[in-house]
Amino acid sequence: MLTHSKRIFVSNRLPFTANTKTQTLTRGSGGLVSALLGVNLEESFYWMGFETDSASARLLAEKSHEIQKNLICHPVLLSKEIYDTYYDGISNDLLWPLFHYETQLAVFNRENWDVYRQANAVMAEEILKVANEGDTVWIHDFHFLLLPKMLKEKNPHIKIGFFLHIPFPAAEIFRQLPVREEILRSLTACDLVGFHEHSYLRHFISCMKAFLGVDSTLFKAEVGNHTLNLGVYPISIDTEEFKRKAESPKVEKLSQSYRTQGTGQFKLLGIDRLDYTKGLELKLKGFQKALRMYPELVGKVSLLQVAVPTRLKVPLYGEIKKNLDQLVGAINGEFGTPDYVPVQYIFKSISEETLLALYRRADATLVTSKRDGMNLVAMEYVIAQDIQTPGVLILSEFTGAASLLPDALIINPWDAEMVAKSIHRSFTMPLEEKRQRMHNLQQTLMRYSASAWAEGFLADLEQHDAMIKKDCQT
Ligand code: GDG
Repeated sequence: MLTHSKRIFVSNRLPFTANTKTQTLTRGSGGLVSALLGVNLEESFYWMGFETDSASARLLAEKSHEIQKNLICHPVLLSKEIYDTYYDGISNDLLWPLFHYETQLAVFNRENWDVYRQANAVMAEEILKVANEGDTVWIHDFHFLLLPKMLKEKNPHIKIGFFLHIPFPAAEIFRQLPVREEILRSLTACDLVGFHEHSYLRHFISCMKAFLGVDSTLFKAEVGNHTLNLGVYPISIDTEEFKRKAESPKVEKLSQSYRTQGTGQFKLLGIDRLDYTKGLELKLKGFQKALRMYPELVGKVSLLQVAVPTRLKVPLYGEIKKNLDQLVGAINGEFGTPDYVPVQYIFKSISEETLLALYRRADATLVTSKRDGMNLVAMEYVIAQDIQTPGVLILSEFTGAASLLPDALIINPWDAEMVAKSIHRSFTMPLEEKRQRMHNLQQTLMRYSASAWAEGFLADLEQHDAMIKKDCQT
């Protein structure tokens, strides 16, 4: 990369939220922030994202470099009304469910789509004020599906990369979208489009063929006189830093105190946003099945589930929570005793230190997503483990992480018996096997951090004539 050219990351929100009363910034939670702030880019980079409050925008622009020296936050103001329609009406009510195969939850409304297009156009205009010929714009996620074409039409000499953090669905699902051609035409204007997993890339290729008639190899498509490169770039976490924090004396002390608290000597853990894609009810049903199938687990195994609230005002999410509350009550009612509570359930977000201590103390972590682009929780759990006393990762085959981490116990979360058997297996697994599996998992992830992920994508984007197709031969 030429040193004078700029790198600009674009995502829905900036990685910090502003508190104008205290004049402070807090780091946001969520997968994208964890991954991109873990990137060790030496040069300064811009990050552009929407903000609906002008005082917060000012604070973000002024203070973000105090938290991360090489980061220039560039908030883009959008009216609350437009933001809500673009974010809730389209991103969350149409694209999120459809791309996660929840077709019956996807609501399409053409007026809302026009607003989504308008929000993408506002972002395009702001980017074009900053980006010049030769600069790199790296767009993140489904909030900006229409942005690539808008940028390319105005300035064909900006390098445009797009990374999708969620699954790209099969063509038979994608075809449900009335605006499928518009989305594909925009994405094909990129220089590079990346996915977490091979199947997502294959689905994208099938869609280009089915809906645009574009032929491609696995890694390249010629669209008119433009070359679109394609690739698989599984995201990671900041492994070194995460390991360092997990091994700190403070976290160790906290995890020791958790170990002796609560009920059930074998501790299962779940950390998820309370979203229908994460399969929380499947996890609880699997745990219930385990207690029914294996009475020897009763009194000995407990599950601590942290469900982080999201989209509280949306009725559907209220229903998910209600179901979950009922299931927790049913399991605790069926198997609980005065000194044994099978499910401990926390409906709030927890501090990073608590999260690390919980990872470290858990004998097994259960990820039961119905669909999940990657799932960083699985990776964080692996890296947080002490190899002398490791836990077991139980991981849904419907996560992108499953193809990277075959030494986990891979489950179909819809199969409650299979979930139950894997819980039992983690409980009875000999220490040597646990160590071997965890060693293999840690080796895979320690070779591949978030910075390697980002640098790999950026290198391919910036020198896309000499694309290196690593890890993509299968
Ligand atoms: C999207 C895709 C893809 C969660 N609760 C707390 C907390 N977290 C942190 C975790 C982890 C992150 O949030 C969640 O990451 P996931 O990957 O599991 O899920 P999404 O937010 O849905 O992310 C996903 C990701 O993008 C990256 O591409 O993997 O598939 O859906 O880092 O640790 N952190 C703290 N307290 C909590 O209560 N401190």
